[in-house]
Amino acid sequence: MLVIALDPPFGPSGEYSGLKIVEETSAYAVSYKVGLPLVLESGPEVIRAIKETSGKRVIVDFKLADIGDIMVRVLRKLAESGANAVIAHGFVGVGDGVEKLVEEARMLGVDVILVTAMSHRGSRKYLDKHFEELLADALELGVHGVVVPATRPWLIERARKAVKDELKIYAPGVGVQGAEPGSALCAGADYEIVGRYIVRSPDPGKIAREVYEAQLRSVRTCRG
Ligand code: BMP
Repeated sequence: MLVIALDPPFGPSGEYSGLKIVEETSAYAVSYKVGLPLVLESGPEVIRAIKETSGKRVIVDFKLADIGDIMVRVLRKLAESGANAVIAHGFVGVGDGVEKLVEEARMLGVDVILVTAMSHRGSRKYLDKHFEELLADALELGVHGVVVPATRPWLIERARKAVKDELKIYAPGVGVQGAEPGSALCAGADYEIVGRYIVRSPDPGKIAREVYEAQLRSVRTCRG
């Protein structure tokens, strides 16, 4: 249920290492998400280090948004580095675009997760207007999952109705961006992505456990 976004700095003043956070939180996380900030700081070797330290899956979130052939080249390097899943923008579209990434990822055994809406306010201006079409593309491509923001739970409800049990829904925006732990799960998400609320806290292990327990309580209440 809990995906921890390992975006530096770690600890209140950047005094922790990412791997210390992984050691302290791995009991509560189903997977870790790494993005450009950590990979640029620590190199792509960090992907395998997180996998080995935690025993969990690593989602690489570069929000790929290029022509298909270029995304494929990035994907191959990430697969070599141990990525279990990559996140790409659905808005790139099908036609020498995202379908090339999906085909190659299938051959490499890497999951693809497509962004269909984002958690910040600016998502309304362009992205949200194509939300249903982006979900339809994701379904047609048969990807592993979609990103739908926890900050707008009604989009998660719409997404769940549209994708039924065919795709996993990943919901960022819990904690610092305002959504409560468990709220996106109750709206229909499979996973909540939580970053700063855990990784910048003075005690990431304790906060991860609190988030995990809050998720369990919410799910028990709303799903019975
Ligand atoms: P935080 O919990 O610190 O707000 O981090 C959220 C994480 O989710 C970040 O890694 C960010 O890149 C990601 N994310 C997001 O916040 N909104 C989106 O719409 C899509 C994301 O991937």
